[in-house]
Amino acid sequence: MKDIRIIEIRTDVGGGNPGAREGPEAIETAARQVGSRIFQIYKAEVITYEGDRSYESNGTPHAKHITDLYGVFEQVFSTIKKRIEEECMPIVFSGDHSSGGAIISGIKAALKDEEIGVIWIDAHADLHSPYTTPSGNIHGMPLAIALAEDNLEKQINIPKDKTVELWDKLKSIGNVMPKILHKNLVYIGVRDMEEQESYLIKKNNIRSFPVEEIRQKGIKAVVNEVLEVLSDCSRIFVSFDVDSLDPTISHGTGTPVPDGITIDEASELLRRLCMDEKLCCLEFTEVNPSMDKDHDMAGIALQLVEVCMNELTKQ
Ligand SMILES: [Mn+2]
Repeated sequence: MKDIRIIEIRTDVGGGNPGAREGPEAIETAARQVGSRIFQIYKAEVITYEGDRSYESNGTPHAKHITDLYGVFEQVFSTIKKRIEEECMPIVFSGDHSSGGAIISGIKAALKDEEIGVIWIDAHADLHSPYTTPSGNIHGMPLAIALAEDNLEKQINIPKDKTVELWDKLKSIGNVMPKILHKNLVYIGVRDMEEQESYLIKKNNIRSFPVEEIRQKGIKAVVNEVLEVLSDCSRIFVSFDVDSLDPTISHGTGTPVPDGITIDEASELLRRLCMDEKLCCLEFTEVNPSMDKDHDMAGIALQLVEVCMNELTKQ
């Protein structure tokens, strides 16, 4: 049986809206409310960031709060690296999705000689760099960090020296660069991206399964195809952004996009991915209780977590 470890990253320093830092705790609260024992069985390891976040760009508009974020990033990186080296299976609850870059970096640092596959279930491609971002929010950049992708062909910004210095440090953390290859990244549910991102997806033939294709083929067939794409990889990281869900379900997230997947589709998708032996780490991210008018986002995330836990603890 897998040695599961829950890790909570209680920060939203990379996000556009404050509040996602409360997401991991809200999932824990939801668990208590419905009598789920997950957080009793697996005591969470908590990563916090106590800095003073101003929600202004703090002088680095093309990578907002990058100085603060770097501190969190290093912590997440070393925690994940350690747990993967111990052959544990981290289940990560993070605030904003910039964490995904740190998680991939930690996995790669622990498994330097292996090809790591990434399954990114999200409404967004998260492929921007400080050179291409329209918003400056680093939660839109984790995969560019992992791929070491500046995308200078589509440059629209001239980031400050400080930004460039820290961006280069993010990409090279653990002294491996890139952490993953373009061919080992698969998107599921992505439906909102900027031209700079679709350029990279096309140029590098990154496989993306839009919602219509999932409906057409069915979850089982899609999962088989995804795993086929990642057949060169010895380990797989699955990152689930709750904004992959339809906004009629996912009120409580910072950047909802219409026409997402249903809870049933997400459950079946995650369950099947959890059946794969290569799965080495799983992330749930971008639950934002302060935007959650119905207070059910954390509960829905928990429901999906339970599906995964059931599958992972079967044998
Ligand atoms: Mn995302």
